[in-house]
Amino acid sequence: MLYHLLYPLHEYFKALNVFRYITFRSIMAIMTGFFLVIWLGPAFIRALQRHQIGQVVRDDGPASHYSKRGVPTMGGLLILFAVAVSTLLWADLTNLFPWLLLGITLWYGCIGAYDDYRKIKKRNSKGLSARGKLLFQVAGATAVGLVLFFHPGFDGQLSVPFFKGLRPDLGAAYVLFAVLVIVGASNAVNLTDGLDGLATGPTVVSSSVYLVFSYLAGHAVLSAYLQIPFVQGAGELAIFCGALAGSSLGFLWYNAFPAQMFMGDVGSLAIGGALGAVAIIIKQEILLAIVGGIFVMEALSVILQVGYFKMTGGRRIFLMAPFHHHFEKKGWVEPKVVVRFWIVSVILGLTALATLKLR
Ligand code: 57M
Repeated sequence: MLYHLLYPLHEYFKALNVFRYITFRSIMAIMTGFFLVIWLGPAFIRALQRHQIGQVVRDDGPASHYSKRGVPTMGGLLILFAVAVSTLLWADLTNLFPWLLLGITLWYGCIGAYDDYRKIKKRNSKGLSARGKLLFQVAGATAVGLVLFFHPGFDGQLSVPFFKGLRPDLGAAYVLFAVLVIVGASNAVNLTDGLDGLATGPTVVSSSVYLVFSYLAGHAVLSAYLQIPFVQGAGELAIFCGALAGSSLGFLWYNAFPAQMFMGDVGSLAIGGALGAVAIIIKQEILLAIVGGIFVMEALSVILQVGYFKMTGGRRIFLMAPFHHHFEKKGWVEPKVVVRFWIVSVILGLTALATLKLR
């Protein structure tokens, strides 16, 4: 909005020319998201407490989690509010992509919010059924896939990190692939969000890396130089990614151990869906497995554990899945598990950036 209001005035005030630049607006989006969450955080936590929006903790988990009963949850609402305000303030709103991203993020947020609310307010309710949740997730992701499919310049080819010449063409099946990536990412972030700051840290890293990739994908000269797919208009997604990175960083302030609030499904499902959708739109889909390697590892640990558990009639690969519980059970204290996962996430983010030059 500020872009539309202020940039045209650059003819009278030269300094306003700066609003043209995606780099400047991305930095402003980071700052806006960050300070909004920092500023509103305390009042938001008090409001959650007043409305008794507190975490329900399962009895079968690590004992260290019992003390987390009643910690305010659904903090994801604050993240989503800050992401939306920041994106609307700084992005070019004539561009389809920020709207598409906000649309899928808020849709997934609604699914998560409904689930959270039922779990908290309806005693003994497990929230939305897994099937119901999946159905709504698939519907949202299919809508994104179809919008892209009918968008001029649709490209059904995949980009394979480290092999820039290899671009398998999925054609119309790309829509199915998009659904798989978006729904998979959403659920992977949701599974990761089980320790203070565990999902928030890698979210900051992943959205920052995708900020860089979005900027490059939308830049005709740089994308050609780096041999990555050029996606007309994708630069504006750098602003969305900046808003997500800044808002998540602000949220981490309150979500760091010992957490003053959790994001809830409203946050985790939405963030995962957003990262999946950015990866799809800027055609760096497979790269998400590297950028969001922590999320992938956590989801894989659950798939392997549950599969093995069923096949063997009750035997386990890990002490407990998702993977972070395994380390807790081994006796690592929570902040140690979290900070070590962050370290891995930063290294994975740098590896993803290195793919720009390695081919
Ligand atoms: C939700 N939710 C957290 C919070 C957060 C298939 C199965 C493996 C699924 C999995 C599952 O349900 N995962 C998704 C994970 C929960 O946090 C809430 O949920 C939101 C995210 N969706 O924002 O609102 C708990 O996580 C802790 N937490 C923090 N700090 C945070 O910043 O400490 C969350 C955020 C919170 C809090 O304790 O209550 C969760 O873990 O429930 N299921 C599991 O993860 C279960 N695993 C399991 O049963 N494994 C089995 C295999 C055979 C299936 C095994 O390995 O033996 C464990 N979950 C829990 N306890 N809580 C089991 C034990």
